[in-house]
Amino acid sequence: MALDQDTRDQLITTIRRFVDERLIPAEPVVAETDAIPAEIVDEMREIGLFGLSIPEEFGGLGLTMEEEALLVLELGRAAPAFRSMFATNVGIGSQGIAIDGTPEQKARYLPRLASGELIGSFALTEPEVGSDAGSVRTSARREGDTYVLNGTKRYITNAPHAGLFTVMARTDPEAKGARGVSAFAVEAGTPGLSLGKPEKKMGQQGAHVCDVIFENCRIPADALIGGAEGVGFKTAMKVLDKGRLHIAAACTGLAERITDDMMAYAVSRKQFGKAIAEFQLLQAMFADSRAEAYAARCMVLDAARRRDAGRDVSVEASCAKMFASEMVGRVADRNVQVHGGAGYIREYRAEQLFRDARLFRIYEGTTQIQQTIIANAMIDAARAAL
Ligand code: COS
Repeated sequence: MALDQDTRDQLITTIRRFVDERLIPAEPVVAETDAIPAEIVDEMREIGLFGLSIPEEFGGLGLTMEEEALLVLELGRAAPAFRSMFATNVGIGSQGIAIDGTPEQKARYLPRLASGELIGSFALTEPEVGSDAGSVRTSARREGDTYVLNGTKRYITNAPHAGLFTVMARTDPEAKGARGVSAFAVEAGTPGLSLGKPEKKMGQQGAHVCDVIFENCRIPADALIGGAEGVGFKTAMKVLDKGRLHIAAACTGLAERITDDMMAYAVSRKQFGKAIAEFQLLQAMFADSRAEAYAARCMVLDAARRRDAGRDVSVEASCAKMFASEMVGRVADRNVQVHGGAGYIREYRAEQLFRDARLFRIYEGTTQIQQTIIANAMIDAARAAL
């Protein structure tokens, strides 16, 4: 159920204040220590950020996609590592269960995911399986009333903190491609599940990724999400459709923030006896950044409303993710340029946000995968119209 206008506005105001007063000022310490201060994580829990998308009956805020997008547009203004802390619970780490889980799975996990007591992670990518997600090699062999998992998952966001993994594994070794894949809810601490060392990354310090390794990891048969084998890839794709919209909103929020930083610098920095904002070559960069971020905002909200109306938004989600992630990369690059030498110096945020933004074009499907999804749908539609 959609929130009434007042509640929605209040929530946006609360989050805007939280971002401006708590998150943005903490960016340097997060970048330096590679950790989000525990008190900020507690405040995120109190505001309900871990449960934005989880239905109210399970303790979440049960937001519509449009409402979620409006809040993520605000949250996206802070360095992306903050959003990463709760975003797997809002998106890829909870939605497999929220969308396709059995009533028992929902009751068991969603309340703790919504409160932030449990961190959820999404384990799809493997050392040999990235964009070709239908080819997962991690196996899940049925033995009596258990499954035995073997394989390695790679670059799993929030894995070092996770209490629960949504794991895509092959239950049917005969079935080639996506049809042999099933999804499982696997609890951290299960014997046979271990973690690799957290990776050192280009940016987004404070957000952590590592390998998740399964060696004869035995899980109960009722960990099979939805209780059905062979539909795990479809579950993953449905989760990613929503996740890509969320990422597009985050990119747009960040682009708006970076544009504000760019303008604040450009009106205060003087060269040739006047503010650099007065130079037309820079003005083109301001205007392009504003217009592109506005276009992304319109795309995100339109796609979100279509999803709320029950439409299939796979193509729109890919369009929004592709456009917004490429767009924030351009905006972050211009911001470095407008800052000149200062743009390359750690003390200013321009270089950090430039590095942080780079990931958006890669995870939850690269730009090239979004292009493939969009183009394939266009070809299918054109053939059907013949
Ligand atoms: N929603 C529901 N079902 C979907 C779907 C979606 N968005 N997309 C595909 N499916 C279904 C298809 O309908 C098909 O079903 P049938 O077998 O019943 O016909 C099945 O899933 C397989 O689809 P398809 O043949 O398109 O799969 P491909 O192996 O060609 O893969 C891509 C398609 C490349 C788009 C997919 O593998 C992908 O998104 N890769 C990127 C993965 C990714 O984002 N990784 C990031 C890691 S997660 S942070």
